[in-house]
Amino acid sequence: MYALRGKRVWVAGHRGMVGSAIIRRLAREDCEILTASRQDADLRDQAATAAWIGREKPDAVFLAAAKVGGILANDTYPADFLYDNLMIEANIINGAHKAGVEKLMFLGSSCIYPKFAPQPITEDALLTGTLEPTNEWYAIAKIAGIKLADAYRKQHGDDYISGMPTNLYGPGDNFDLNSSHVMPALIRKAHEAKLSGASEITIWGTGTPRREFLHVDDCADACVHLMRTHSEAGHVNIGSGEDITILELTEMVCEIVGFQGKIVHDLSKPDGTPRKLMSADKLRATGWSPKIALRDGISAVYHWFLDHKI
Ligand code: GFB
Repeated sequence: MYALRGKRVWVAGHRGMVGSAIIRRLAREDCEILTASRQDADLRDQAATAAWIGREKPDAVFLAAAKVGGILANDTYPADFLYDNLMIEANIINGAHKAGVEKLMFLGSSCIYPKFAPQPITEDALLTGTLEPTNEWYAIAKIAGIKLADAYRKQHGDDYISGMPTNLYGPGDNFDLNSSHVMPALIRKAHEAKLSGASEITIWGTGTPRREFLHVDDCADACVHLMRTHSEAGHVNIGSGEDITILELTEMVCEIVGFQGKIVHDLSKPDGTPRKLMSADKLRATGWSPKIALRDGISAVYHWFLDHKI
């Protein structure tokens, strides 16, 4: 058990959807939360990051800082997705080691697995096949992060662990149609179509790919749980254990939003990996399970979207 009580806990990436959810969740722990703004330290800058960690001396770190985006952003900006993420994770993990951080959790993504991995994907499928081309740059960076945490554990005995969340959604998501993930895109498209009285919405690709979704508050709860209870090399999948097709998801979002028009397909846009349902067995064996059902989660996010007039 690693106790967070009384500890200085740095949430790297506190302005992002995952980082802000971890901060909300940590409010229930008796710990001191640290954050670094872009002015405090550009996390792609090794010297600035090391100086900030050396000065603030966190006891524990949630490494949720990353350059993230949906399928099109990943495919359009491969250099940014690979370089920024490599730099951020290398600077934080090495800086944490030098400053004597007791415990660190690195967060990756389910896209680390081979495109055609057997489903549901168990943790040992890592590096057993070719990656999905639309996001291989991001995946390579995230695989390097897992290995970096493992390398510091092996060489220095550092208690650094990794969690691989599935496709996340929640408050604070990016709703920009060019760079977002599918969930916020569908919420925006259905909402705007309803308001304008449009007869149809257009989704990307065939609608046949299957995706697994987890509300970010469930993800944050799993991260805190693992930080406290887990200490091993390798990584743990963080998911709901259930997936649906993009077309089924679109129908669910339209129903929640109240849009009754047609769904049409833009087949010039990529489908990406056909399926990436992760096995939830390892996480469930630690005693954790998700609490937010998909329909309830989408409904809550739609209300958040309306309240924030995005
Ligand atoms: O969420 P998404 O962008 O990312 O797309 P990935 C999931 C699926 O939804 C794809 C389809 O098959 C898209 O073609 N889709 C349909 C849409 N309509 C839309 C739309 O309007 N916007 C978007 N964005 N998609 C990302 C990776 O993969 O998932 C990242 O690129 C990361 O590296 C992240 O792992 C979690 O699930 O395909």
